[in-house]
Amino acid sequence: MIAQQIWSLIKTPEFRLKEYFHRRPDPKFDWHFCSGEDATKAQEGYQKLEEDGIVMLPGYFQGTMLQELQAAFDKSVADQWCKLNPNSLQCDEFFVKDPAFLRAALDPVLLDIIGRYYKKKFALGRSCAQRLLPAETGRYGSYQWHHDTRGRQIHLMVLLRDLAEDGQRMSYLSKSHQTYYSYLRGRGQGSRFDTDLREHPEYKDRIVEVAGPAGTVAIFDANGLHSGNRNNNGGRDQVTFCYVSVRHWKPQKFRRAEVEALQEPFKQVVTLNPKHELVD
Ligand SMILES: O=C(O)CCC(=O)C(=O)O
Repeated sequence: MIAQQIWSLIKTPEFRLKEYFHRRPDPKFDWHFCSGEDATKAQEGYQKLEEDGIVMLPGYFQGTMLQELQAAFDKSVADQWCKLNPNSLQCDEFFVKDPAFLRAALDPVLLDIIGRYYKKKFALGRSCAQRLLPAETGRYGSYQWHHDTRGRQIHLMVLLRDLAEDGQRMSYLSKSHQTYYSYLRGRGQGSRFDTDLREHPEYKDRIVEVAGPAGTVAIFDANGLHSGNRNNNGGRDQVTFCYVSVRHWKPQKFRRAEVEALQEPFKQVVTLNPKHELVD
């Protein structure tokens, strides 16, 4: 433990310096994804995200778009049982399976909110479609309070079925997104914050539950504290897109024709990821 603390003392300044540069806006950044009323909506969403680290957009996707996303989701997770997470199905490579996913991930208002937050270029760095089936209540992995140890990073979660506030929702501690953690607190056991939440019952009033009708969108900074919840109160169908501004890229596959048909700056939200791959 002492060795870990010494290592943390050495690494923390480096970690904070990297995060300082990561958070610095790019003065040349001028991406706009929408205008008029949509831009006003994006500005309101951005203000909430900036203040709280999370903005909830209840029932954002509706009608045909929602139905297409639900059908694409059902197709993508079918038989994809997850070995690491009991009673769940997961698919991490779904953009090639159905065009509805890329349309949702490049929604102009949602991208405009993210652009206003990052104030620098960003792209899809990782994504995941997940179905949680009812399960035993338990605290493990991402189902404990944690931050994602990647500094500032925006996640956009779309709920594809109705999800109750006492269901298998994700919980987010609002206003926890600006904290810089020490290197040690970002590693292993130290990155789990269940004890902190127990020791501060007053935090309860700051918890936002990511729940609502099908089509609800939550945009949150994964540097803030958040926790999934496993329980027997129904399931959760969700797709999460992670937008990265400088690092933590993961390989992502897309259909070439869909990406080549995109206008700038939408196209760059795909191609800026140095690990993106276009397939025919
Ligand atoms: O799915 C959940 O409840 C947790 C999600 C999470 O930890 C994340 O998106 O970083």
